Amino acid sequence: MIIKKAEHVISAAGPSQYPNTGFPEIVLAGRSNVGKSSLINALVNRKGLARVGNTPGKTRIINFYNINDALMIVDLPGYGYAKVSAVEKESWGKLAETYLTTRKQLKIIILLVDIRHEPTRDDQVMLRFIRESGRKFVVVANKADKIGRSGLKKHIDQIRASLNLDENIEILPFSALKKTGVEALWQKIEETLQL
Ligand SMILES: Nc1nc2c(ncn2[C@@H]2O[C@H](COP(=O)(O)OP(=O)(O)O)[C@@H](O)[C@H]2O)c(=O)[nH]1
Ligand SMILES: [Mg+2]
Repeated sequence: MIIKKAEHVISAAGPSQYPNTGFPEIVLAGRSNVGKSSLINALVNRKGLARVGNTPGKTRIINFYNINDALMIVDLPGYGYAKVSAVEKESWGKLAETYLTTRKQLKIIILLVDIRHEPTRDDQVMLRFIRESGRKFVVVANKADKIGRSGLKKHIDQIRASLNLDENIEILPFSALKKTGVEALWQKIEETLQL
């Protein structure tokens, strides 16, 4: 994918603010700090497009990025941040859930997990929710630079087992830091969007 344009459109606090361009959308879901914003920057090869490492627990905002006037990358608020209140968790749930279940132009969900660790209970719940939505999805295991190449398979197998994913569902190793996996992920996105 050649990126000619990558632009932040809006930080939406609710459905009334979602842009109605009609472009197909890909959304990123995952725990706070797993690297969602970094992955966006790696995908579009722009260093500071999505803000990295900002205070986790910004539970009420969905960021939309216009890519080439052809598609939108959508950054959901991260889940699993321990320090947020029950009320905030509830608010995350509603916002994310509404987007994931009702957004017509949503074409693919990218579930981002940390390759080093066994997926958390939150990740498992998220994946179940994604499966029940019937949407297309891809699981991406980020921070692959943190483990050696020889450890890749072991970690991927662990994630697969913990998330209960069949062999035929691919888990893509990725490093937003080293930009490994960018091509493979774009390929998957383009295939799904039929670009
Ligand atoms: N080593 C390493 N660190 C990463 C990678 N991706 C993100 N990070 C770091 O993880 C932290 C959280 O990243 P961020 O993109 O803000 O995560 P988000 O909360 O999911 O959006 C930051 O300190 C990033 O620099 C990666 O692939 N490898
Ligand atoms: Mg982020």
